[in-house]
Amino acid sequence: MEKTLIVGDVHGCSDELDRLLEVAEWRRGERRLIFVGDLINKGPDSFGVLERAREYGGLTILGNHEAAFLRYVRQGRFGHAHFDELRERMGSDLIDWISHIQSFPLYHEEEDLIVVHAGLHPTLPLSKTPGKILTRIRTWDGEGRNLDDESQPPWFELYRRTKLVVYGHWARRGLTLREHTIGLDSRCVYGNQLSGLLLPERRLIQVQAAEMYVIPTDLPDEMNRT
Ligand SMILES: [Mn+2]
Repeated sequence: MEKTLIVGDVHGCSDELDRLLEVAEWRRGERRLIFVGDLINKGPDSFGVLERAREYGGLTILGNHEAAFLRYVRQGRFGHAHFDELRERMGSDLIDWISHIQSFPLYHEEEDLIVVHAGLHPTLPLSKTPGKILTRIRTWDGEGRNLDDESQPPWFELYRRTKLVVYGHWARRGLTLREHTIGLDSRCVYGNQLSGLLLPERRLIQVQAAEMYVIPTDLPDEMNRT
């Protein structure tokens, strides 16, 4: 496998992203950079994270928060404070940024690796799986009606293949290390850690958030949803 650094959900935490890349000793040209998505929203510097990911030539997988931002712009539903600020930062480059974000794939698959924002459908091939599932699934109820029902099994318990899947999205559950699936959302924006994974060595890199940018609440249904 090509030398790679995969970065978990950054959610606007640009300082932590800078430190993660330092700790990982990431250098452009030496190691590929992939983001699991959710670069934006909630945290202090969404625009800075988008700029860095683009400038560094990173591949970003589409997260539900990027999908929400595209809907927000397309539908002109302004009034979301965080998205309003991000749109203002893009200024006259808005169209260019939108087409850039629209180019984010729903998944990346190669011989021994899949990267996806949320997870996989238990039976459908990736190319046939609706974007809503790839960007939002946490649990599987047999039908895909409710993708986040704690009485149902996590999608990764139904995953039967051996190809490594790296994903994010499930902040409530936090870092989730299994043999064939690795969940990298370790709640940075809530004051926990930003995580990265070095492949093929499977070495985990974590940096502590400088602040609790969003106060975690006891409303888990609201916590990681747009
Ligand atoms: Mn997400």
